[in-house]
Amino acid sequence: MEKGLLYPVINQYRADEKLDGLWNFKFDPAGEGEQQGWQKGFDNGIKMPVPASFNDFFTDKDAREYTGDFWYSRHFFVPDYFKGQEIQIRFGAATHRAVVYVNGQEIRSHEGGFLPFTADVTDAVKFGQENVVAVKVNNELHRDALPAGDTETLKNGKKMAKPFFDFYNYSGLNRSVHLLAVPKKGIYDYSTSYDLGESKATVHYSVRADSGSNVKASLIDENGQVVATNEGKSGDLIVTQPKLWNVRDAYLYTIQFKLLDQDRVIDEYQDQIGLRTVEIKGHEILVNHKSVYLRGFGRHEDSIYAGRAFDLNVERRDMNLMKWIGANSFRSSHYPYDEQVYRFADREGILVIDEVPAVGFKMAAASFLGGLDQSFFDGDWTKELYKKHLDQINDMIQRDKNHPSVLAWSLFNEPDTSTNSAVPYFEKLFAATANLDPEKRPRTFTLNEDDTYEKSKCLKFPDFYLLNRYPGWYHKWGYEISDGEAGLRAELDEWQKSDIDKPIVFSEYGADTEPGLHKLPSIMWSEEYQIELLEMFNRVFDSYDFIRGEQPWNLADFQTVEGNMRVNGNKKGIFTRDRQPKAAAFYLRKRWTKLPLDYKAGK
Ligand code: CKX
Repeated sequence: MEKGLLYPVINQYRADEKLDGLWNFKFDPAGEGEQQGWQKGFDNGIKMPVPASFNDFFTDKDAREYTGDFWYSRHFFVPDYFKGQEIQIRFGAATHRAVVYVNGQEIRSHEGGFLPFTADVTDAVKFGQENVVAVKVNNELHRDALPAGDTETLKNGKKMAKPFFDFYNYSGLNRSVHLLAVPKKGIYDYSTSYDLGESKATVHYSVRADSGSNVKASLIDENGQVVATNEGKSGDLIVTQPKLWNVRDAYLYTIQFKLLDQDRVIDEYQDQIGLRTVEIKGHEILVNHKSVYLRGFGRHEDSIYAGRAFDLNVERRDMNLMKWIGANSFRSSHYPYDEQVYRFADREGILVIDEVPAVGFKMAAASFLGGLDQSFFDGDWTKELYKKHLDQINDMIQRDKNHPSVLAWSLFNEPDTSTNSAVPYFEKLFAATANLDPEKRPRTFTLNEDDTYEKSKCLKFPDFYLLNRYPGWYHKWGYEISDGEAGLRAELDEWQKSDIDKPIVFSEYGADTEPGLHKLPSIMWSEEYQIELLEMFNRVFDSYDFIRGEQPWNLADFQTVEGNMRVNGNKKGIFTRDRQPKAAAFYLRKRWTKLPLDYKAGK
């Protein structure tokens, strides 16, 4: 488990300074960085913004498509008054693997481009002086890594990423870098879970720390009033007349822990939490024991210029668009998003299905929709892949477990589940992740077209089902859409006849749509066709009680690999890439603002 996953805070015991801004940047196609001494830092690189993906800043294609090692470096000052503290550099995300050096000394490496990691640089830094950090990043894709893909070498010697997924392989230091000074043996983790009674709520908490004899825990309401206290590294905080965290009606309490060594406070950590429960019962998705019908989107962290970088401005706009359209949820397709996204969702009362970057685990995806017979789960890469997959689920749950917005964990997107060799992989993974979350939130994964009720061999594993279905687009398209609807109904009839008593959420469906293209009668790619396709799906959703959520693909258009099915990206957005509405947005707004939160409750 990563130890530095707690979100950085500033208080009497903890300092946090962002190392964002312009770094020096170099490509290293020949793998000669160390030989050239780049680990000791360099000032003569291309000036590169952090956080950002490097790709779209470049005007030449070799640079934009670059695959392999590349380096970042910058100076940073460590003040004298940090002496005695543990000094850390925390990377929000380095896509996909990184080696960190400080003052020429190798500190650590990390794999996984969508989760944070912390380098303990205490013994490498000079206090009261300038220091230099260098990071070697690598953005190659492999079958034994997440997300899955290949890296091929072209005849001209250039490497090329071949993703088994369609989103562009945006790379770099995509999230903020923090310089932290924290107590040497302080708090490194905390967990909460909840019980709700008639007029009281119990917060079960536990704190993990490297030292200290006791913990003082307090819960503070939005007016700054302390509403509950307790002592001990674990225990209960009991709130009378609690204000619950509800969907689109969030209330946040501050939880504060003081770590004591005898009577002396040696560390403090504070965070915002919401009092609520989540659970699946029969066909119901329950929040605070009340039925919730999900409506929202699959999304991407994707925007113009900075690629996959976290941008608070884009996030503000996306949240406003989701609220305007009447959404109450989204899936972090296909990777854990920046931590600030979940803090935003906590504040706005939006539910999140949090997804690990286990995408492309399908041989057919290796030749996009091409179809190969081998199973993805019996390759010579499977053992290594499993290890990394489990590691990343661990870190995702560890990082995000205290967010009230997180409703469920999605452990894969569209894996191959129709072969026998998928079964042991799923069995082992579901068993190994059963107790990672103290709240025991539901675990799920998305099933794509090939993995129907009849064909999938892994239906017993998820607590509820996410279905990605594309009749009307990838098959039975255009004038044939009526057959697409009939096929969808036939599949859902099979689910209905089964003894499976779990909800289904439609987590992907949609039509690529060129904004501004109008046609009467509709044709594919027109704004009219996108609405017709959504109407078709909604008719179907309204006919089956066990469908408890709808999340069309995608909130916004996003960048993909180039290909003969894509005109500058995936255009299934309900909004354009610059976050303006297509006609479908107004249609969905009408539907979603009318649907009650507990639509289909009790059915
Ligand atoms: N589902 C046939 C995964 C998403 C893609 C989406 C699409 C596919 C469809 C699978 O990441 O963007 O092609 O629109």
